[in-house]
Amino acid sequence: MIPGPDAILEQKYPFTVPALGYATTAVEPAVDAQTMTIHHDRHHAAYVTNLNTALASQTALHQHTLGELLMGLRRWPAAVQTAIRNNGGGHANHALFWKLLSPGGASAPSGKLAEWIARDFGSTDALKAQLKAAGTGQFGSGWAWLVKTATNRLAVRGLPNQDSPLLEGELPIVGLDVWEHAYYLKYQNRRADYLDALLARINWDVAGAQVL
Ligand code: MN3
Repeated sequence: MIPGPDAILEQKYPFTVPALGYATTAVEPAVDAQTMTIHHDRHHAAYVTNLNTALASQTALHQHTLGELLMGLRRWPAAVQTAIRNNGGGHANHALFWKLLSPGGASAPSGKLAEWIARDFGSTDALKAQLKAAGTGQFGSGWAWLVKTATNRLAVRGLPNQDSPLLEGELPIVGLDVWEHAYYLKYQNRRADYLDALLARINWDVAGAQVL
């Protein structure tokens, strides 16, 4: 059972890493088990640890959800904005990423998401091409995103580091991690091949639940 799409955004301090929910071998060969283990158990866990450390003394922020912390970033004390942006973003982004790679589920968009993709991109293949271009074109570390904009359109974004689309009031629907830690053990410099493999593994039920 996959928890609701926004469940992670409802978390409050102290934050916890969600279980992967499937075997580390389950996404092979697209993502190898060693990468999956290191990525989830160390990289994602580090974002959560660092977020908790940064917010430990910020008791006024403990009442706010992860989603609120990201969407309202400029409202918080300057001393913790960078930590929330980087580590809060890292937590939210990876939690969605693991769900998008969940084995099973629809292999193509359906329902409202399919309608919106047809409206805004023409076809799922055209969307995938734009996501791949955003991922390969992202200089250094970052993510390629399919987002729902404030005006209920779909758009592809390339964002640096762990910047969440939520920082700009856009809802993440699909996120593709193009940090080297996500693919280097298996793909080395072949980021485009990694993106092809990811795009073929997207659980479109998870993505579709984001636009309901
Ligand atoms: Mn990552």
